[in-house]
Amino acid sequence: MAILNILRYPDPRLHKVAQPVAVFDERLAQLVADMAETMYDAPGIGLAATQVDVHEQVIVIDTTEDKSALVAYINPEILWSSDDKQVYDEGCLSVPGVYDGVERPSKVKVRAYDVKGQPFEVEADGLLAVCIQHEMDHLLGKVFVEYLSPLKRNRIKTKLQKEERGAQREAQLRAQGRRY
Ligand code: GNR
Ligand code: NI
Repeated sequence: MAILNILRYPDPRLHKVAQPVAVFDERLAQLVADMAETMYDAPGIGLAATQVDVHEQVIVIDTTEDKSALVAYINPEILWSSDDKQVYDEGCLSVPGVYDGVERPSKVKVRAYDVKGQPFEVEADGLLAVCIQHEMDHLLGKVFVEYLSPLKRNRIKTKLQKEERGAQREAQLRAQGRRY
């Protein structure tokens, strides 16, 4: 098991398009296990492989309070989405500290494969529907801030770039501290 590094917006690798999984093997099982550990550690309710710089169609989700219902969605496809929409205040582990309203279909029907390659279908509403769509966007290289106005998106970008520079500087000072 391992906790993986989560890419942060505006990292260009968050915009890569994920490829379908072709082989359901031990490597895939290990990726799912590591993604689950990373998601629970963060903590978050979902994680897409794109966020850990693996560009394959793999998602993990657990929307339960007690972290008791992990589901892996491999090669997910939306079979149907409702005409009615809901606005939900979304957040993202790749955009820390930012929450804003995003409108999406309120219900979706999804087909995916489990880690062993067995197909399954889920009809989701509420938070699960939001999360599935948010994660599937990641696999297409899309981050939720792209639904916000350009003004908001640029403010978020500047704020996160500033935080990243601060973190880099601190890391450098720590490394210097060890040397002297
Ligand atoms: O942990 C997460 N919470 C969340 C809250 C509202 C809407 C979407 C999400 S997904 C997010 C984890 C994440 O970034 N997944 O890609
Ligand atoms: Ni996200």
